[in-house]
Amino acid sequence: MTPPAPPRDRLRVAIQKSGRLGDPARELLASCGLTWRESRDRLFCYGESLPVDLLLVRDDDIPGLIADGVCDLGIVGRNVLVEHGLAHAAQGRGVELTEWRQLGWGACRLDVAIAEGDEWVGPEQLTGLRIATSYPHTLGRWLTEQGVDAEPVLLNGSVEIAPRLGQADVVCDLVSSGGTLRANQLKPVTTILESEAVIAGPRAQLDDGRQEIADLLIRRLDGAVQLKEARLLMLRADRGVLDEVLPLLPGGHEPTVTAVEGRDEVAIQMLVHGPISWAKLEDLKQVGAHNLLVLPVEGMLA
Ligand code: PRT
Ligand code: ZN
Repeated sequence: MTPPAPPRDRLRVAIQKSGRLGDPARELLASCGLTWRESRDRLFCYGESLPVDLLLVRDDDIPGLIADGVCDLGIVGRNVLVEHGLAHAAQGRGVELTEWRQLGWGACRLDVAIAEGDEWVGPEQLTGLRIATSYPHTLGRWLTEQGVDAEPVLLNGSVEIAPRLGQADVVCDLVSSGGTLRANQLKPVTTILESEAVIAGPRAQLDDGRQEIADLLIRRLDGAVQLKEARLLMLRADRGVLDEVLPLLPGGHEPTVTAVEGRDEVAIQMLVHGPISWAKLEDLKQVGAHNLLVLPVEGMLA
């Protein structure tokens, strides 16, 4: 029997070494104030500002590393996490990982695609066909839900050329712009999973000092994700036009309205999520607001 692992007081986060999610994951963690010292082989980064270390790996390995307790959290596409969970469940091992947070980038869809010239009538037309995919479990679950009996064909790359090579009849692959499918005379006909980058972690709480570090990291991550789109809107207005200005303010947090010393004027300031258009500023000016300022937000702690 293996002895229980000794308690750990540093958090280990798995991210993609290279590829689409690697750099944005690092940037996100850096925007939470994390700094690292990188090992010579570039596989491990020792956290200097916080006890949070990074393991740089292939994205497909991330769920397994968390499930095995080698890493505590990971930044990975939902597509990879779902496929891993279903593969585990198929072995009777239960789904033990979950999405701690959705990050809003790395978006793509897992689509079924058929030949450009073919008509799509519905999932039942896939009956008896061979479907090339790198996501056999996710596809298998969808086929079962649709009551369709088809044959997933596992390919680990170049899925889109499988029909031309005679390896499969249709494909089920990740799509973002759709350019790769078009270049291979295929068209997406139905989406079986919407994906984005997520923070993956265990369902259960970590049972030592790591949970506290994880909580701190997640709080900072939440702030950083909100921050990306946050703007501070500042303006001034005569008291007399306040009733016209307030309804025109963009949605977001409650505005702070402060009296301006020695004037019959107020200063208004509010946090807004998302861009503020020129048209919005012009509308506000039209009803009497002035000195309008839109500022980026560098830090936030609710
Ligand atoms: O080496 P490693 O195994 O770590 O990397 P990888 O090659 O397996 O993964 P990588 O870096 O290509 O993708 C990592 C993650 O990015 C995926 O798991 C998804 O969550 C996400 N993502 C977002 C995508 C795409 N968009 C995407 N378009 N992953 C892959 N693609 C591929 C797709 O497979 C197809 O070949 O891009 C092509 C389609 O793109 P469009 O724009 O032509 O539609
Ligand atoms: Zn991969």
